[in-house]
Amino acid sequence: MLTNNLGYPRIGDNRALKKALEAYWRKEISQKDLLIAAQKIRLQNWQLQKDAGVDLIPSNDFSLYDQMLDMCLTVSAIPKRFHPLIENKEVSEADLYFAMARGFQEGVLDITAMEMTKWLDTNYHYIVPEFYAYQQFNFLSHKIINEYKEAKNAGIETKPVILGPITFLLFGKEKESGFHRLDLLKNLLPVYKEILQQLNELGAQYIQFDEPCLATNLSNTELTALTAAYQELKAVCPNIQLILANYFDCYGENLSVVLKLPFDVFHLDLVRCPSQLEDIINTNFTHSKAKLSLGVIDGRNIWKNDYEKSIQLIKKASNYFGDERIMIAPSCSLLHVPCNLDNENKLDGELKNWLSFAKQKIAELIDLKKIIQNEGEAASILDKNKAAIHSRKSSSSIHKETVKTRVAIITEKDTQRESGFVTRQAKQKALFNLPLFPTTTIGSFPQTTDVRKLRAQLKKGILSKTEYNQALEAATVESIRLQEELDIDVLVHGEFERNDMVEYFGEQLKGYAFSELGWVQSYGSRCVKPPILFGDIERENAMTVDWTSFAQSQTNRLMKGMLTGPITMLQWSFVRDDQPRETTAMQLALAIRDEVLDLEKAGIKIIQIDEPAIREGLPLRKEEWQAYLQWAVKAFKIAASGVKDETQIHTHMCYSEFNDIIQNVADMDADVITIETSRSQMELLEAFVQFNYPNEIGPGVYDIHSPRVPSIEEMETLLEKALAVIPAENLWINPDCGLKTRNWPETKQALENMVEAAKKLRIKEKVIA
Ligand code: THG
Ligand code: ZN
Repeated sequence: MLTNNLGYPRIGDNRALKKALEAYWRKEISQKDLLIAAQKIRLQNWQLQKDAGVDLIPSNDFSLYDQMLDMCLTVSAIPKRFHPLIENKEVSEADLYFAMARGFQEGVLDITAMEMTKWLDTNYHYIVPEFYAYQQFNFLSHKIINEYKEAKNAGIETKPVILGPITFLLFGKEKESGFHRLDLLKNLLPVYKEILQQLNELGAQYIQFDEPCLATNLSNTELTALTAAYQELKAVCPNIQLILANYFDCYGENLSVVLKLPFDVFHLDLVRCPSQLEDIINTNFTHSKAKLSLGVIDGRNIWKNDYEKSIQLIKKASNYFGDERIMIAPSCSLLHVPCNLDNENKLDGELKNWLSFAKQKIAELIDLKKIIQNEGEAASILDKNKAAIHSRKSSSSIHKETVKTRVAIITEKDTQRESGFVTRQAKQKALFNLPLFPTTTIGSFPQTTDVRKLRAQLKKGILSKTEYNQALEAATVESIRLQEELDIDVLVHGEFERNDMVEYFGEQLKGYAFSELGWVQSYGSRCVKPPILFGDIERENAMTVDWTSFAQSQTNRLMKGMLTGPITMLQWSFVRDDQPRETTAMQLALAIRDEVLDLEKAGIKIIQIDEPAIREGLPLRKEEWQAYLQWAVKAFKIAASGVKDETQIHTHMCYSEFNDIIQNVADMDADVITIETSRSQMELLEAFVQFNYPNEIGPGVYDIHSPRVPSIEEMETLLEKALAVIPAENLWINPDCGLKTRNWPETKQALENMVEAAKKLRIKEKVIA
């Protein structure tokens, strides 16, 4: 029985890669220094796995930015706008690569970056490959070969990991009409063959093909392409063992096709889908020679593995297939968990004993093998694990009867506003007296280094809590004065007191804990530190009332209260695996509901409950969507529905293609929704229009992800487009997301233009009326 690892975090302990990348981009270190830092991380990762005793150690799981982007460079899928950089001898391969990820502005060249989107249902973003009709590919970047050799030179035999051709094509986008990206498969396969041949010559024994598209619904055409592709690839080098890796869900209805593919090893995510072992046992797979890689250790969450449970699955498989046909593995790449729990010194001891980060998960893999093979310390390893698992099951810091009871007695009434939208809208309009096309922002203002420094100084004890609060008050007042000067209608306080929108709330709720260094890559060099939701959620004190009331007291205009919604809290945290996600969502919803009511009591008339992550929470298979959407929408409504008709509830969503879920978005029944639409030139609005979305909408009129300041005319044009399809009395005007990643000069100029565009539109509308 071999141990198999699919991938290891590449950000490095203490975010070494992030620091090196950003120093390189700021031109503080040379490219050579960057590459040395990257190599150090790879060698450390390999050595750690080798020392632990892992049999199949991945290579090419490292990336300087993203594994999809790596593939683009490997097969030379370089969008045409970057071609001037290929011809330019001054631009190295690494700089071309970073230009594709981040855009390129130098001299006369101004090239926009490639698009980014969420990697399946994770909070990781990948670079979206761009395809053209008749596109040709060639083997350009030899990264996969070089990393295999690099490990071999260090005395470590590795299993190269490569993104499979079907996922690579399907997860990309056509940039021209008149063809389908799968048409390009025949042009793409020769590059894969060349890679296989070279790895074969170098002596590689295994290659892992990642095809997570298999966790989604595939058409017959797609499945046929899959079969054809791998028959062709297997024929090239019959001696390399090919591993098929799918994760985050079952193979599902794709299974019958999958099991006929010429792979030597099939990896199963038994954490997300334990039942597929039974499915496979029930096929004639018993008669084939292929092996199974059993993904029993959760690669998406930070809980210690329950050895007894894993052993049961492993034994079941080995009874049917025999030990030699089984590998054990984490469920997916460990990219999605932090590096090392040993680095955490401030976590509560009881909690820490329930946790496992990447390094610990590797140790668990080896433990499981020892237990199965009944080696030396097997019994004591198992006992220690049982004790930890038992302590979590029974801990009083997790289980709160009052919270459980409150969830149990939720009724339909808790999910309904007093009156329907039309009634509420009339009352709110009468009360607020806002102009036509009210202007607002999404919530956050620039988090300058000054503001971050304050937080760091508070942490280090250089600033007292009073001094810290005074400095933040000053920043808040300044932002309010600015918004008044700009003549924005509905103000925000700026969120200077917040770090991350999930972390900030988590820090104030019982049932949440925080790591110090539990960083996980979000995109490129950017990381998030997901809070750990370990227990029943209780809100003991108001979380935002002080800051919001302070802000409201500084202005006669309306001040929005800003909250993070229950689904986003759930989605961007490491959450409990000992109860359904739905239950956790309901607990979060009740906590936010209490906060909403406290804000209302404090005189706040407009409250925004952000749900940027509601779409990424969708299950990968469509047949499971409605069940999720039903409780996700319910959680939002519980949070939002306790208030009077006169209190206006806003929500905000980003990164969302709404077409699929528009009915559910309407069911959320927020009085106002602000959405990200500017990059797609209001294309996204189509869904809202076709559906005849009933409530008020603020389609973002400028892209906050770019430092570019759009002109008044540009925003007017976008607004005209919006106005063609949204009734004037329902239209709000706002940027398309929070402004925390921008700087002040850009922000001021852009908002000034935005308000001006609103005013021009009001005058035009008056003329028509
Ligand atoms: N919070 C969380 N998840 C998210 C976002 C968020 N996922 C989607 C989207 N927003 C991802 N975007 C970002 C943008 C910026 C950063 C991280 C994710 C970022 N991180 C800091 C860094 O890496 O330097 C670290 C955090 C900090 O210092 O405050 O800038 O907003 N949970
Ligand atoms: Zn947003």
